[in-house]
Amino acid sequence: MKLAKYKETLSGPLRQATLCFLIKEKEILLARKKRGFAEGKINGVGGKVDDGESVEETARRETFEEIGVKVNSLKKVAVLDFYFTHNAGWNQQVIVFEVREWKGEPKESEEMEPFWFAFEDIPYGEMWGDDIHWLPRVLEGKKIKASFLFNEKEEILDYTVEEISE
Ligand code: 8OG
Repeated sequence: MKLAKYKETLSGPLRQATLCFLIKEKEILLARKKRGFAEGKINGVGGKVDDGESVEETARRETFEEIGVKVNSLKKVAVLDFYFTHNAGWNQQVIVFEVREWKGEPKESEEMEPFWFAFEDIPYGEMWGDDIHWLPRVLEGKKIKASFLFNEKEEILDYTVEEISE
């Protein structure tokens, strides 16, 4: 199945979620998800946008809930559309932010166990399969717009990745 064909089967906007990466010099903060959707995977921090919330508010709330850090400034670095052939209920748009200024030390919560990684040691094999296609470019300072279509084994069936100037 191709993305264009799959999108023809959908109606209405995608539900939104956020993802934040704390960055200090050439290190990135990633966390192991301890429960729920994508349990065991390593990722940035974030979650679904609640009714009435802006994506920036969600990013701040989720970062505080998951690793106890207060975000000072957010920079939007990517917009990712995810589609799942076997479960349209998982479809969502993820707004990705880079965070370079924050208050507090990242700490473990019930949901997340955070670790710092050098950019060259990012464990892509333990992350979502799409991340290798866009995160390296984000870490080079590019802004990215991408779409991914997954099958029931979480394999990528089709994808597009482009740099944007916005
Ligand atoms: O609240 P919930 O558990 O649905 O949040 C899921 C988090 O995972 C949210 O921060 C968005 C993020 N996320 C996806 N898909 C992908 C993906 O393919 N790659 C990465 N890096 N993050 C993802 O929902």
